[in-house]
Amino acid sequence: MSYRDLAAMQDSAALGLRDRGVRPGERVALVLRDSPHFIGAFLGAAKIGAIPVPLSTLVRPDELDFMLRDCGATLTITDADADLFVDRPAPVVAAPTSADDMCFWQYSSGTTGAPKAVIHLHRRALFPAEGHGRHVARISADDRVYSTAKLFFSYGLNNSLVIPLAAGASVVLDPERFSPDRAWRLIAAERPTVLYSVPTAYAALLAAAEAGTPADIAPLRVCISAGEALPAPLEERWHRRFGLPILDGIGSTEIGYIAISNTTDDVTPGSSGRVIPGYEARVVGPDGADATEGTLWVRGGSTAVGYHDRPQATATAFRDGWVVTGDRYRVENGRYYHLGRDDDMLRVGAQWVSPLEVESVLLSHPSVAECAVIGRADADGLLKVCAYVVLRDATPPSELDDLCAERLARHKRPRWIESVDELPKTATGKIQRFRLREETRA
Ligand code: 3UK
Repeated sequence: MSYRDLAAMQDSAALGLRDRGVRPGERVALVLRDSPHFIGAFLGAAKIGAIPVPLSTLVRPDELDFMLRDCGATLTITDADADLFVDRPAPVVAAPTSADDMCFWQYSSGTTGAPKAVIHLHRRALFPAEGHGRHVARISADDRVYSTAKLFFSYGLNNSLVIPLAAGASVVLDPERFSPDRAWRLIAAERPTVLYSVPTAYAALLAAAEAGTPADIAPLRVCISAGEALPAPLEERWHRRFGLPILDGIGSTEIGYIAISNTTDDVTPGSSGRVIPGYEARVVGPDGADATEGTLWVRGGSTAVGYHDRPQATATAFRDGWVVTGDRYRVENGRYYHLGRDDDMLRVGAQWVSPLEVESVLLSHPSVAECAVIGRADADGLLKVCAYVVLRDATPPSELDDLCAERLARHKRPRWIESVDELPKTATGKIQRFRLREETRA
């Protein structure tokens, strides 16, 4: 598909949305798999001054329903709406938006509680191309990028839309769910020069290659990782096998993209790297002063301005232009090392898992008297969900597995369910997750 074809598709979507009564400032929800239609719909909505809100195609209907109501979408575009994109000959004049108008929203399920819509302004929407795109991935018009993270995530949106389109590069889009064999076939057939992925997917790609799946990375010149910490041994195994490092970097939906990263000339496995030009970072100790170890705050070119309709959560996470990430970091010689989270939230497969959600599913089983959920590293050093349960009777673990499979998204299901006689608690009866974490490490 050429850029001219895409511009025509954008204009068709813009006119189609206008015909359906969408006005500037109104939200247009996108529930679309990765395809040119996603990009056409996103850019078409923005062109008429409406606000595209990409939503996950993988969540439960009740979660989708919540987000649709919360954002007050005038219209939702799904994969069944091909008629929105029929050719409409009239060229469209872009709405007279200003730099401080809202450009798009993106849902984050960040800390506990309901998903929150993160608000991004026009002025900052293209910055990922100036920051990471220019200084880390160094994207040019000659590149062909492929992201295993889908467009509806903020990582995927920038990987497959903002950054490559700003550079005039090409994009490989796959509507299907990631699998390592499929991804290797796609890399062989489409020959991308840039791979954007997440540690869990890099581990799966490496395992498939080690098990004999044909794996030719010859066309690739750079591999980028974000979404969860990339364990040093995994990076080193990949680097040894393929002769190419993986450049880990930390970003968030609130930051807008990756703000701290390794670069081709400066890779330290086990570190998130250095601050990318256009961003500032602070590590803040418990007393609020800058420290070598503490909570990571980030400010810079792509940061969001707050959450829709959530003044309290906005005041906590957005302070004087800084995003308070909730990630614990150590900084040494300008390099940032991820130590974990300030809260109990887990990153599993580069997605959030709330231990409380998993615990409440397990507690709904009549045999489960008590339970506690923590993250435990697998053989690749990647966090997976681990549940400790105190049972009232001899319940087969498969019954609990089945319950979780029924009620939880794939990445939230416990990898391990361990039956214990009691859980470590404080004098006041609060479960001490940190003691469980210490035990699993020992
Ligand atoms: C964690 C990392 C260690 C961290 C994202 C790149 O993941 C993205 O956004 P989310 O809002 O999650 C943000 C949280 O994920 N995290 C992300 N990257 C790393 N932890 N090392 C990393 N390299 O807890 C952070 O607060 O889903 C990633 C670009 C855009 C994004 N939105």
